[in-house]
Amino acid sequence: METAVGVSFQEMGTKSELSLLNEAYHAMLQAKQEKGNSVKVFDMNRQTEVMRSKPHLIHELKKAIVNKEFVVYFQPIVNATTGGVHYEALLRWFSSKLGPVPPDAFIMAAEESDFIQEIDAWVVEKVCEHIANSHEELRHVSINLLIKTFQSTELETKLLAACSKHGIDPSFIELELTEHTLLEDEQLLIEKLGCLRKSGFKVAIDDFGMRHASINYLRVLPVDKIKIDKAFVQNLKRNSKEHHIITSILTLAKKIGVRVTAEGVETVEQAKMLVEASCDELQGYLFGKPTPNEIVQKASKQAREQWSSLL
Ligand code: G
Ligand code: MN
Repeated sequence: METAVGVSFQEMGTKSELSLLNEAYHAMLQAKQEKGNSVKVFDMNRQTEVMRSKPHLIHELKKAIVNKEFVVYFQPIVNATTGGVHYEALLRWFSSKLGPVPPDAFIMAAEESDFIQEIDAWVVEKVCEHIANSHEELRHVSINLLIKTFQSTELETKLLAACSKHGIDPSFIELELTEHTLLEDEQLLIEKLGCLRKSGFKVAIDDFGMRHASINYLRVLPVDKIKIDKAFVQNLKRNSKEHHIITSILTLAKKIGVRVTAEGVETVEQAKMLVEASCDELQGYLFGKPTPNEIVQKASKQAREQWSSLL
């Protein structure tokens, strides 16, 4: 038998219990990658070293699935009206060579190397497995997929195969359309989204308002939801520009019949303003950080309690 111990600590009550558990879990995964018994202390700085060499990153990335270095984390999203909780699946990479690698760094690298399709397929399979094997709390889950993946010919087949393998209704899964590049073939994407929705999947536009995720997307793409980018929410103050922009987006979305999630909610004040403006769903560190699936039950309870305290 081998023992892997992860340690996290805080100074003067600066972190929540859940963040500490989360960091200890990261450290434990790193400890597991060592031979024999091992104890590791969570080290945030190990995350930055990797940014320096992209070819090296891609080389390591290609071994990550086989070496079981990927983990899907789940972040709670709270229904502002009912307090019901569902989750966004967020991929995390704990590389044995590089330590925890920030998602932005490896997703971009994977996208450039076309390896992203393989990663996306792995995430879809894992999420379905988690939904099938977890408790009730992990029922409805959003998955981030790049436009590139949406435009691939096999996405719908792969999604339906994963759902049927694990006995999951497609309506449990929401697909978040994420993009780092300009939309090239609009017509193809419209068709694909239409097919996916016909099969029962829900579709959301991620990071709405930033870069290319514009009002034109809302005009042309058949979607169920938009997720207002955290840049707007994080600067939300009463009567600020962000306040006017968000309330206008909410009015517009209501008229078009599209639901709205606000991302990056970090303070009670922001949450209250969003509820006042009739935002449908709230997501952000105030309600919970992304956590391993083992802690989801606890995370749901914490998110619901936070929501109740807003009323
Ligand atoms: O692009 P997308 O919206 O899927 O990005 C989600 C990312 O945002 C995740 O990596 C998650 O860790 C991060 N995130 C989620 N909630 C918050 C928050 O309240 N504040 C900040 N700064 N980041 C957040
Ligand atoms: Mn997302």
